[in-house]
Amino acid sequence: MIAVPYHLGRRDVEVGRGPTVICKVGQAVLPASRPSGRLVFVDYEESRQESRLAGKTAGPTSELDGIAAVNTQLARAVSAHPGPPIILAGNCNSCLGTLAGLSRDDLGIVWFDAHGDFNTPETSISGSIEGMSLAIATGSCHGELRERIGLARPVPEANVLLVATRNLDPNESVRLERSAVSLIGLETLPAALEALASRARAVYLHLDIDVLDPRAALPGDPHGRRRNPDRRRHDRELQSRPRSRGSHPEDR
Ligand SMILES: [Mn+2]
Repeated sequence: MIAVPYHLGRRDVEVGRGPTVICKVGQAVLPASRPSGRLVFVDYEESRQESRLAGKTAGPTSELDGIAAVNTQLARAVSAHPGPPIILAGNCNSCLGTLAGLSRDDLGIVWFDAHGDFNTPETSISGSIEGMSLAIATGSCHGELRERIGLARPVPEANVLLVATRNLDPNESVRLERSAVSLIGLETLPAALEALASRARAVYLHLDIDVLDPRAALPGDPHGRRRNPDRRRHDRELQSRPRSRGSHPEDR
């Protein structure tokens, strides 16, 4: 397993905190005697150190440089990994380093995500680059970044299944309709996988956990809150309590 605890080139911030937390919990839960396999942490400081030793500038200066450095190191870890690696990542743009490290021309992509990640700088409302991850991997934008990471050839759109996506920007949706990417639901997944098998010999499986039903999502998830009996009781109590606007953290 390879952990990539980065969000847009910054370690252990925002969604980039996930891999470190999950690994810590995993270590606490798994019996110490049980071999847990090889866990490699992509560590951006290492690549900065390498740059310094090579006499280059001391590290990335922009978000794009950070993403390139993290993913270049991830690509190295993937290509050195014995057998198919599992990547535990904090950001969807880890697909770039993973695909580069796999270095195969016969790949398909099965991408489970609440979002399409198929925006380009022209269609994106937020402008966030993680929402462009699949578009970069399939060659629609940021080609220079893709090449810096070592993904010389984009994955053909026709080899991509985008599954259970429910949140698309309007122009991203138009772009998807015009593309060769298959936007599908779970009910058509088996048939789509069979069709994909005729075009691809291996699959990169991408699972953004925000694809899970928001009613079952963890507290703090921007798309939903945990709904359990305790939570509902807590909500009812809050509603029945007299309070002033903004007095409770949940009013924010
Ligand atoms: Mn997502």
